Amino acid sequence: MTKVLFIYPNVLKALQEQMGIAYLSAMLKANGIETKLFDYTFEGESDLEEIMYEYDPDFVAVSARSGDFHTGLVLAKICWHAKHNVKILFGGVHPTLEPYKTMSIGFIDAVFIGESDFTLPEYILSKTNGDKLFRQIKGVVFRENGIYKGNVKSTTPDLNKIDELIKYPDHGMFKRHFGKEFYGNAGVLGTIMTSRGCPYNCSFCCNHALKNCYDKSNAWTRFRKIENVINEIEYCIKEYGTTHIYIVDDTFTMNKRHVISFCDEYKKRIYQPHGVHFYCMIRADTVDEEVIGHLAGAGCKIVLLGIESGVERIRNDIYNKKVNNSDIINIVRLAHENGIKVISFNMIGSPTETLEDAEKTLELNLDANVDDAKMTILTAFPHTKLYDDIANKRADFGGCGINNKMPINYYAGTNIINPNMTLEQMLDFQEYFYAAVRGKND
Ligand code: B12
Ligand code: SF4
Repeated sequence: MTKVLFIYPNVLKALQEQMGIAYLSAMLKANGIETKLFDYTFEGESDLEEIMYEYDPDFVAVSARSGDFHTGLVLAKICWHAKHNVKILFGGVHPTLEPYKTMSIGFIDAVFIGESDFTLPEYILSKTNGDKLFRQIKGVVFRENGIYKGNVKSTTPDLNKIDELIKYPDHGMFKRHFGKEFYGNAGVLGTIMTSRGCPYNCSFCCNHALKNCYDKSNAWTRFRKIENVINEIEYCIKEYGTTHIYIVDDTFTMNKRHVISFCDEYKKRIYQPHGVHFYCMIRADTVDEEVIGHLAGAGCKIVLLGIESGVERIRNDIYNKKVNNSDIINIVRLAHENGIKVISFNMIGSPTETLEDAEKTLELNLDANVDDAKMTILTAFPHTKLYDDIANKRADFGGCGINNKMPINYYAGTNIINPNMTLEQMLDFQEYFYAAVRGKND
């Protein structure tokens, strides 16, 4: 049987199932291909060497985001040294955005663009059969006689077709992540996706760049049938004893009908019989009293909300978020009235941002009375609008620049050079921000 070893180069060691790998593994198994995971969260380089000799895979499949990419390469090289004829495949957000740069690394055999639920099994089956069909797959770049070949544009997969083919994503692969505590809530955490894609175009987010990697033959925002999602949650409760659920959709509340039907079904089949709570990511302008009421009724305990900055000019003109301070304050109030906690996401270090502006981010978090908050240092990811605007000086960003050092930890570093604040000042502010937000809750 063909064997595929997945590499999850989780440098930040964040405990959380990696749904991309979980889906790909299930799709491969549905095609009769065996899979195994090397998880850098828990295992080291010497374990990888051992796995290479003992498991002896035919393919190594590395999943990388920008911060993980370098470590992904180091780990892939270990595999290649252990077995020279193993085929090394790269996919995930970073190779999707930089396919040719990734391909230029000599020992990589193919790079996959975007969601590869169908293309990865197709490629592996073709390679195993020794036919040439892999050359026609959309969204796969490979090398032939030193020349890059393949189609860089991919097609977004139909989520309901995936559900028809696999029983469920391979959650079992990530059992060691189930113990993650979610903002003070302990238990067995399950990770679920009900949709993919997001209709918005925030300049710092990869969403719009990822959307451009696909042809237009299928929609970008796609939804699973609610029945399939609920069946999956029921399965996780039965199989793994799941006690709380994190819905990792980019913007779970982007479609009111979808979220309300999810809540109705969840309440009936999950919350009432099992008492299992859930958490999700929202945008302030996609929820109203009705949606919040449904979320609360179905057992939603925490929502994660992007505040980004307390200054509307930064949030809306630079980040292109198009959400007002009043929307944010109003949504946090509604959530609290319905017994839902709000955790906010914030950033410091925007072009033109001063420390006085950052102070306004703190003020807004305090005024809104969020229950907890995260603050990262703004990083410009390759091919985002923010990156291109800064790099090409497309806007008057007051002397802001960019260097080529992609940080590994976005809480501690950045590739943006900001003349208004040093990194040290940003880190000091971050500390002061946490003390102020958390202090008020003590
Ligand atoms: C949920 C989520 C999280 C969760 C879970 C992370 C995890 N362990 O998976 C948490 C909250 C922990 C998290 C943390 C972070 N995240 Co996050 N996260 C997401 C989010 C919203 C969804 C991820 C997801 O499950 N997608 C759905 C699956 C199906 O897609 P996928 O993983 O991309 O996999 C598909 C394809 O990429 C491809 N594929 C993937 N791997 C491979 C491998 C091979 C060989 C092949 C062939 C194909 C392939 O096929 C898969 C199946 O379709 C994305 C946004 C997004 N749209 O992806 C951001 C996103 C991935 N996160 C992002 C960031 C920046 C982070 C953090 C660095 C934030 C921080 N400051 O800490 C950390 C890093 C953690 C880490 N180790 O990677 C960025 C990454 C940007 C970049 N260029 O790398 C994204 C894109 C959001 C954004 N800002 O644009 N995140
Ligand atoms: S709403 Fe969230 S997922 Fe959508 S583009 Fe903005 S930051 Fe990205």
